[in-house]
Amino acid sequence: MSLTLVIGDKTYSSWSLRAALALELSGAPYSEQLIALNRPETRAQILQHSPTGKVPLLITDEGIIWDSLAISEYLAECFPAAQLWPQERAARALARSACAEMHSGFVALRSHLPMDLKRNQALAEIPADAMADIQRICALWAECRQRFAQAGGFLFGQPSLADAFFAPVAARLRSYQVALPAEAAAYVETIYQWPAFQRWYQAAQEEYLA
Ligand SMILES: N[C@@H](CCC(=O)N[C@@H](CS)C(=O)NCC(=O)O)C(=O)O
Repeated sequence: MSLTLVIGDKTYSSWSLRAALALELSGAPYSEQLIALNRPETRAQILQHSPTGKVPLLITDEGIIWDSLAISEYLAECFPAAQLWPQERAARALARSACAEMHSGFVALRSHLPMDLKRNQALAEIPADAMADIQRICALWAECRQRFAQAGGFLFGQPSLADAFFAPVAARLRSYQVALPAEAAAYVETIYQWPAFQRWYQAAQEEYLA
């Protein structure tokens, strides 16, 4: 199966990072096509591939798949042996709930603390609505970690789509130097030690340096 992931800038495109991590979890070989965001030509370039004008987009032999959640579900179906979702049904339901909550929520966090993997600076003040998002995320992470800590350091023990979805949040919390409870800080560190995340992070550091 031939797979091409169309993504935005690695420094800024949090939705693209999710899809790339889902692909890394699948273990499938894929190629990458990067379209720089926020340029006059960006929209026309994305529209050549996707009717939504948004990235990420996965080009497959069976057609195109847009939206990071749809891409993740497609990969989970195509590569069941890779266990992108937790195997136990109750854990899988919790993981799906967490991904759905991320996918449709946390608007204040996303708008006030946009992903910027080159940043290492706190905001002067975190707005109250963004702080409420952060508190909810820490509570969700704590619930997952309490239930699945014995199986490993990721939200459900071993890396899963839930980690792909929350890795950009972990990156925001670190790059904006947000003070966190110990459990959440440990999870952020787990993401930063994840080789799949490290590869993307390193590429982001090198982006547009030339
Ligand atoms: N819900 C979509 C959101 C995709 C999205 O908003 N992508 C942004 C980049 S991270 C984008 O393509 N923006 C278009 C632009 O900046 O022109 C998904 O999960 O894939």
